[in-house]
Amino acid sequence: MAYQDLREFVKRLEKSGELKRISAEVDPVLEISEITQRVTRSGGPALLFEHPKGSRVPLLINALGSERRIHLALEVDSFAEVAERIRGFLDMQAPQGLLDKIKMLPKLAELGSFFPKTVKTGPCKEVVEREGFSLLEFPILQCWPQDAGRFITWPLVITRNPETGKRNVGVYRMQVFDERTTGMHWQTQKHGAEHFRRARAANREGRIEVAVAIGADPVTCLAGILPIPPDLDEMMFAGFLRREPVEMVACETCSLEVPAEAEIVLEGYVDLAEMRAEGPFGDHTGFYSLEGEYPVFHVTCVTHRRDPLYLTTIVGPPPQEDFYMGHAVERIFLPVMQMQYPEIVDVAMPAEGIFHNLMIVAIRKSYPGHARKIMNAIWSLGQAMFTKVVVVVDHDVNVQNFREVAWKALCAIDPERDVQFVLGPADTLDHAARRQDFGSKMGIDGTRKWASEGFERPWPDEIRMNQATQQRIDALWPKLGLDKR
Ligand SMILES: Cc1cc2nc3c(=O)[nH]c(=O)nc-3n(C[C@H](O)[C@H](O)[C@H](O)COP(=O)(O)O)c2cc1C
Ligand SMILES: [Mn+2]
Repeated sequence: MAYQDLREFVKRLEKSGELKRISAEVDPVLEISEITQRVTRSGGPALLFEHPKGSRVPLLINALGSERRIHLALEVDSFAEVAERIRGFLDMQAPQGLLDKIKMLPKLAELGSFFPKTVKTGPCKEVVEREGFSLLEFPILQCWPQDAGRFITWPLVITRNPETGKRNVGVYRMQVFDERTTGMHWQTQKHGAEHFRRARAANREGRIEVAVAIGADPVTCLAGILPIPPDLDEMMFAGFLRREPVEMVACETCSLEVPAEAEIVLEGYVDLAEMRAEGPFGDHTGFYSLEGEYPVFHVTCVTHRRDPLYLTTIVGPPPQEDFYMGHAVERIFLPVMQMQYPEIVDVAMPAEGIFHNLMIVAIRKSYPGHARKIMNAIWSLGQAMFTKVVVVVDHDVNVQNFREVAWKALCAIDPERDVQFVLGPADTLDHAARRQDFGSKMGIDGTRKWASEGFERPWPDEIRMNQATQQRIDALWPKLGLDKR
C-alpha cells in the first residue's frame, strides 16, 4: 500500500529513526535554514519543527534529504528497482523515439490503472477559507540573508495547457508578496511557463487558473520535480511510481483538481498581463539568483487540513536536499536514456555540478565521432538541454569516481581538438551565461582517439601490475612487516 499522505510518511520516517522532532521555538526566518543546513550536510534526519515562531502550523523539512529516505518514500531498496519497472513497461512496446517511449506510459498506466482518480472530497477540504485567509499564517521560510522575503519552496503548481487541456505539475518557488499574493518563478523552458505563454497568446488580458498543493504523499511531492515530457501528467507518473492512483479533488473556485490528501491548497489565478519583480533568492547554484520579472499568483481561496503540516525544503550551496532528489532522478531515468542510447554505460552528475553544469557520461564507443553524437544527444534530451559541460569518457572509466574521471579524461584530450562548443538554451539560473536563458555549452571528448578520427599516433596502454607479481607479493606481504594492505 502506498503512503496515503505526508503524515503517514512522517510516521514511517519516525519509526525508521529518520526523523527528529524539534519542540524549541525556532524562527522560519533564517534560523530553520541554518539548523537544516547543518543537519543535511552531516547526513542527518528529516526535521519536524513543532513550533515555528509566528505560526501554529508545524513544518517538515529534509524529508527526502538522503538516499535512504527517498528509498523509503518510493518503498524500494534501490533506485534500480524503479528503473527496472520503467524499463519493463517500456520494453513491452517498440515505439521509435525516446519521447514516444515515455509517452507510452499513459497507455500502459491505463492498463495498470495508475491514472489519477477523481474523488468527491478529501482531507484537504477540512477547512475552506474563501476570505479572511492569510499566507502569513504558514511558517514560510526566508532561507538566506539576501533573499527578497519568504518563499514557498516546495509547492506543487498545477496548471492546464490551454490548448490541449493536459495537466502539468511543477515545483516552482513562490515569493510571498503579501497575505494573498506571491510570485510565480516559471523559468522560461518549463511547462508552467509554456502554459502561461500559450494562454497569453490567446488572450493577453485574460487569466490562467493555478492551484498549488503543499505537502502530500512523498511520491506525489517528488513527482513535481521530475523532468518528464510536456503534456505527460506528473500525477499519472506519481500513480505509476506509487503503484496506486493519486486521488484528486475539484478546487472550490476554479476548474482544476488537486491531490485530495494534500496538507494545504492555494487556489487562484495568474493575470496574463501582470509581471512583478521577484528575487533575489539564495538558489541551488550556491549563489543568489538575481531579481527578475515574473508572473504573479493571486490566491482566491485556501483550503487545508484541520491540523496542516507545512512541507518545505532549502536550496543553497551543494549538497542540499535537492541533490538527493536530483540523484534519484538521475538513477531512475538512466535506463530510459539507455533505451534510446544503449551505448551509454553510466552517467554521473556530481553535487558540485548542481545538475546542469556538469554531466559525465561513459560510452561504449564504436564509431568515429561517437562521443560528439552523445553530447548532442544530451543537449537534446528534455531538461538535460541545460547541461553546460558534458564530459564523455570510455566505458572502462568509472564515472562515479571523479578522481578517475579527471585523470583519464584529461590525459585523453588535446584540448583544441577535443573540446566542442555549441550555442543553445541555458538554465535561467546560469548567472554566467551571456544572456538569461541563452548561452554556450562545452563538450569534452575524453575518449581514446582512433585512427579513423584522424589520430595517427599509437595510444598507450594503461599501467597495471601483472597478476603473477601481485600474487607473489600477496603471499610475501605478511613477512614484510608493513601495514595491512
Ligand atoms: C526545491 C526546488 C525548487 C525549484 N524551484 C524552481 C523554480 O523556482 N522555477 C523553476 O522553473 N523550476 C524550479 N525547480 C525545478 C523544477 O521543479 C523542475 O525543473 C520540474 O521538472 C519542472 O516541471 P515541468 O517540467 O513540468 O516544468 C525547482 C526544483 C526544486 C527541487
Ligand atoms: Mn511537466
